[in-house]
Amino acid sequence: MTNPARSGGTASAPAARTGGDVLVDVMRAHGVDVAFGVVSIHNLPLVEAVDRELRFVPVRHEAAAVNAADGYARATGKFGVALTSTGTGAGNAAGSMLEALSAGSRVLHITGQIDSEFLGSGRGVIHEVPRQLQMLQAISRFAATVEGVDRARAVLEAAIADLSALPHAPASVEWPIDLQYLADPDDQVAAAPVGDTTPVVAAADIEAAVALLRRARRPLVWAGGGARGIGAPLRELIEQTGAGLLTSNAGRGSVPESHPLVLGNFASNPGLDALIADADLLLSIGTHFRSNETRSYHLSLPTPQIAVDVDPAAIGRVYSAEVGLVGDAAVVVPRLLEALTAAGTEARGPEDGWADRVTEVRDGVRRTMRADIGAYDDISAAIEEMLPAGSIIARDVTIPSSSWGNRLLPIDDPRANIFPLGGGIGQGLAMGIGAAVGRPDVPTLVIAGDGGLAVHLGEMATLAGEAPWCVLVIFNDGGYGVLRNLQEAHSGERHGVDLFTPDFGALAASLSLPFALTRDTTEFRSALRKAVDLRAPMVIEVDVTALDPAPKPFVPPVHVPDPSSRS
Ligand SMILES: Cc1ncc(C[n+]2csc(CCOP(=O)(O)OP(=O)(O)O)c2C)c(N)n1
Ligand SMILES: [Mg+2]
Repeated sequence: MTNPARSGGTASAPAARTGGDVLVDVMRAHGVDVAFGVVSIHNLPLVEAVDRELRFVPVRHEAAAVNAADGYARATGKFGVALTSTGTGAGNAAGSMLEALSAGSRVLHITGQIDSEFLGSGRGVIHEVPRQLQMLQAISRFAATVEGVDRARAVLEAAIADLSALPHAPASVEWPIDLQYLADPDDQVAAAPVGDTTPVVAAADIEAAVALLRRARRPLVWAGGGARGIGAPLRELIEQTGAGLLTSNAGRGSVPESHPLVLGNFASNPGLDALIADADLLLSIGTHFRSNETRSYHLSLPTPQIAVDVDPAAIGRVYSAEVGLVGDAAVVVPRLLEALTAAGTEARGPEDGWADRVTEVRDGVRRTMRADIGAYDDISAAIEEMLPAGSIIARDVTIPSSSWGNRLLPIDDPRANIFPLGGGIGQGLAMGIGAAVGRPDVPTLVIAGDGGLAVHLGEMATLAGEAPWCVLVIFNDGGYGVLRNLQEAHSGERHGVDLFTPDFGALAASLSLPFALTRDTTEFRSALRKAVDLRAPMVIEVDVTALDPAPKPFVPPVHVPDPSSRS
């Protein structure tokens, strides 16, 4: 996909091939057709070649470049590329790289570096920072410097091999600017071959797990982000064992949430306590059991437990497991199924009524949640009804996500589920833009609060300029609502939570973005209908203060120590 409209070369002299063309060749070889970034004197050859040959999306902040690459990766199943400048640019990328690191997302972050002759000299070359590589090591699993004109391809391929190894993780490469200009795509040393390092599960462990599964009469499965790639075998496993499926936020959609056995991202909801207490086995797959999903690790979970994870350190890290299956869940789960099937009719299977009870509890917790969220119930229903199947739902950290968006809005495909797992605000819009650029076949809906959106307001200009099929819904309550609720619940005071908020209609108009201000669900429905039909960006503001019925104040279960407990 060449981009003649943006080609910078003159008609007579085609631009000389540089390290940018090495990057383009590598991206093409992996089917990646876009990079996100901010241009700089220290990455010009990379940006120029990608823009000429593929697509370069000029976001307005390096953190957004990483978020967009991350959203692209999650929505497409490929890796995403972010290009940043040396020093401040690479530093700006750090917060979003930490999100990619927490979520295990395949981001290839390429940053410039000063001329190789001055590396490490501390002379104060423009953009020079001490210890850039150490910073990259802190925010990535793999970090390396391109150290010679003929080394670029090998370093990029090593980074890609590392970010693709299970569990997935982001990688960073720093590339001195002289070597970017001088790298010759036709004279690169071959990339070192990389063997598959994924652990292979032991047959004895499969047998031990199957013995436990066959004894279970009231089983539950907990699927985390590591279960995203299993597909149909996970659905078959829960159907065959009659297990209810709990998911973490990251594991949503590993079996479509419309399935009657999917309890979903409700494990810490008190409505599930009795069911969990009565269960007699838990099979966990690729999960961290994060604090915010387990009542800070105090949630009681069934025993015995079987834990599947590609990372041996994850087995028993939070909840002890009788059997640990170390391997790729996409291989382990089909093997479990096979062994269960081979065991045949001797297996007792689930107790009569267990699967029905799972479905009743599933419906019950959803009903209770709907009753607590006032007019959001209808907004959530409108989104569910009006978005075509498979639409991507990118959520910033805001009350509408934390309360209902992360649980009630149904996710039927893991690629549709985009949320910053590390909990950092301000990342949703750029993640949504990246997803929408990578998946033009479906609309992307971004759920953002007024506070989170303000972190990277500049990305509204990226949205307008790139014009992907992306609907930005801003839930405006004039501040950091969730912190306001926490303060009111704990002290009755307000500090640092009420914000001066832009006129979003005027802002959208200044960017020529279609806009609708909605105060009730009828207005919201007609705005969303228009937005989906547009196949282009649109901004919808929801005036949260006008919602009727008002939702119950959402107060997250944050542990605040009681001062009287001081010893
Ligand atoms: C990077 C980062 N800084 C600060 C926070 C703390 N924080 C969590 S939610 C939140 C408020 C977000 O406000 P808004 O987007 O308007 O959503 P609302 O809570 O009002 O629904 C803040 C400041 C955070 N999670 N991440
Ligand atoms: Mg707000």
